[in-house]
Amino acid sequence: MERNVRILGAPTDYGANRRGVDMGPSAIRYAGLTSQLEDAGVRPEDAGDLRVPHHATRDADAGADNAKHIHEVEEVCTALADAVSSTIAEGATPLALGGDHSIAIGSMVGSARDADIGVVWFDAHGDFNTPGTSPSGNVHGMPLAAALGIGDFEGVEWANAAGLREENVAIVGLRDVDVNETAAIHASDVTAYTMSDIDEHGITEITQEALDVATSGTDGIHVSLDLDWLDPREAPGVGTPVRGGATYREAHAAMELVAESGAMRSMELVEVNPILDQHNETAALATELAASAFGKRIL
Ligand code: NNH
Ligand code: MN
Ligand code: MN
Ligand code: MN
Repeated sequence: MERNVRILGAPTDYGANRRGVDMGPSAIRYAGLTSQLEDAGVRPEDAGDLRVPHHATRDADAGADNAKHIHEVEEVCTALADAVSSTIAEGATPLALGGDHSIAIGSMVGSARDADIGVVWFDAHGDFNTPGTSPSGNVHGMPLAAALGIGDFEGVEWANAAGLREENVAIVGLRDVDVNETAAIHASDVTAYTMSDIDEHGITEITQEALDVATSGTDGIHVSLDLDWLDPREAPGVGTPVRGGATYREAHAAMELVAESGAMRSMELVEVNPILDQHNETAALATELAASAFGKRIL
């Protein structure tokens, strides 16, 4: 049976420092997302964009206990969580388009509402900060900690993913982690792979291990693809580029393994910033990688 993939745009940049990722959903659509998904053999349906609160002037709002714009993030994530869980309940696979990575809180909460899930997190960054540890106050650096209920996020109902345990979270591609974040990752039961691990063992082995972590004893997995996971040469259109990232081929190889696992329950593409991009190439890359994750094959 053909898989239905429901596209859910989340045009928000409240979780990030640099403006522009709110245009990500449009850029990814213009780059040809639906035709890429059709090439992958799935049936795309575009549910349009979620409503994101508009502020005529966006003040720094840094006051909210070092979690900037946390109320806007909560509003967007709560709507996204509902959309993700109802999409799954209707038998389709949600594909959320960011937007900054704070939207992942909504994706994970929705995906883990009525099931035990694992998460594979492709990112240069740990996204394991809390308001107490964050050097920036930007919520896009916090979604994993939020969903897992770590630190200040303990018991924060809208942000905690019910059916997600640290043991089933794997982060892949780390190369820029804050000091306190490193300690928090070590103190947790998540599995984290750095770019050095990929250098040493290769992308195939690392991705397979990450998939094993996420699928072990779970009903399915959420795949979170931060485009800054890739090297800035491949993906220049991101707010926080870090040299030394995954290559074009490594990224496709990883997404092909995701498809082969047959375990994907939900996915998101985040941090595409059209203002910083060159000729929409980062958005185009996001569509290609989604196609690989949904099973596109050359032969
Ligand atoms: N770790 C930094 C912070 O907390 C940067 C996070 N930026 C990201 N994460 N793009 O993926 O602010
Ligand atoms: Mn991220
Ligand atoms: Mn990142
Ligand atoms: Mn450890």
